[in-house]
Amino acid sequence: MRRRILYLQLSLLIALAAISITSQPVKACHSGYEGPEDVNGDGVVDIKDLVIVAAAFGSYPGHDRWNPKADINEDGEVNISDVVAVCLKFGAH
Ligand SMILES: [Ca+2]
Ligand SMILES: [Ca+2]
Repeated sequence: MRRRILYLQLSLLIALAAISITSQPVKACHSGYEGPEDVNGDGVVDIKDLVIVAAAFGSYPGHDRWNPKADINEDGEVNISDVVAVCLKFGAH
């Protein structure tokens, strides 16, 4: 059951990423976004940040895949809320 929920959440992640990619124009990046949604710290919120959050999806402190940077809302677990947070800032730079 838990695995099925994770698959559903990952499917939602992919759908949100696709929506974000197709709805955001690609712009030249001259300044850097500095919010937590820029997980890899490269100054832009993009698919690379979503991939990092997805890789840590379902984790919590002490878990093998735990990445504190992927816990965008700092609630102690990486879940759909963190994915949505990145999606909402997708394209920010
Ligand atoms: Ca980034
Ligand atoms: Ca979280």
